[in-house]
Amino acid sequence: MANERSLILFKPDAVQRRLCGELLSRIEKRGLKIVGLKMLQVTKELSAQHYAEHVEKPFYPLLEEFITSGPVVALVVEGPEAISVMRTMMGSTNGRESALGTIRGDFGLSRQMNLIHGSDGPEAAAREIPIYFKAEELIEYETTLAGWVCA
Ligand code: YYY
Ligand code: MG
Repeated sequence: MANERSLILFKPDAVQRRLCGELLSRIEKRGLKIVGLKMLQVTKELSAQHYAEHVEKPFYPLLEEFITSGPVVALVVEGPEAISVMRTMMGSTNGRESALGTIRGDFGLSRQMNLIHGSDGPEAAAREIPIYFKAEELIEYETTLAGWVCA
């Protein structure tokens, strides 16, 4: 069971819809540990860096417009298999196809405005985390809860 870190964004729609507390609460209650947290405005340059794999795709101009349209909340979460645990909690890309109980399935119907980003694998996490966080912004600490929720 790999202890992993994942880069999570609460996208501009989550901030505008005042859903950040709800999303953070779900992550905390699941047992994942927050090791980095900040609010920032994504620039066009940052968007292109983050979504490098999508820059040439037809939907990218609208994705860029959306992700730069207002502030986001960026987090690094840590825990056993945190990357796939978060992907499952998020639901599939298109809110209309996401299962009930998932973040995208419970709060939206859009494929573009789907509230949350999560790294899709270990290589993506290793690439994305330093885009948003300096090493010194990630906090190492122990929680006594870990033994109760992660065993
Ligand atoms: O990882 P995930 O966010 O679930 O989807 P990706 O395929 O990586 O696409 C990134 C982002 O782009 C997605 O969250 C919404 C948007 N998007 C879109 O607007 N239209 C598409 N056809 C595919 C993706
Ligand atoms: Mg993706």
